[in-house]
Amino acid sequence: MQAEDYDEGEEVMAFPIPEEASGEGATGDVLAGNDGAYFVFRDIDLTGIRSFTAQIGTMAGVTTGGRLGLRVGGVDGELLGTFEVPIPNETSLQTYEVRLEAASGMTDLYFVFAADEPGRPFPVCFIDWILAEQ
Ligand SMILES: [Ca+2]
Repeated sequence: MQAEDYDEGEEVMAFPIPEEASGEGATGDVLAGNDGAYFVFRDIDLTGIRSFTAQIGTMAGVTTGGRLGLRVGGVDGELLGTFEVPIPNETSLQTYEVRLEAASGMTDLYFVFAADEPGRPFPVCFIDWILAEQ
């Protein structure tokens, strides 16, 4: 799924992939969010899904690093897993993986941005795409 094709979101912003970060497999736009921002994919069937892989970008001097949490049904819903995104010392796009424990059923899947130092007016990271794997 392309992150920028989310069903609903708050305080997220789509923009073209920065030239210096355009590695292999970069597709379409990326989505950026500050602390507390989120986006949702509705009616995702988690049955049989063992992991999510996401292509996540960081930009030195811009993104703050932090966490991108996968939550079920709401911004405060059960936490399925967390993409831990480092404080960048370079601009890059990399894949990150989260493994799931016994997830199943249809759900609205929330991706929630959390900064390690809340309150800074910079995005935690940007996200290109997400892949569900069995
Ligand atoms: Ca994309």
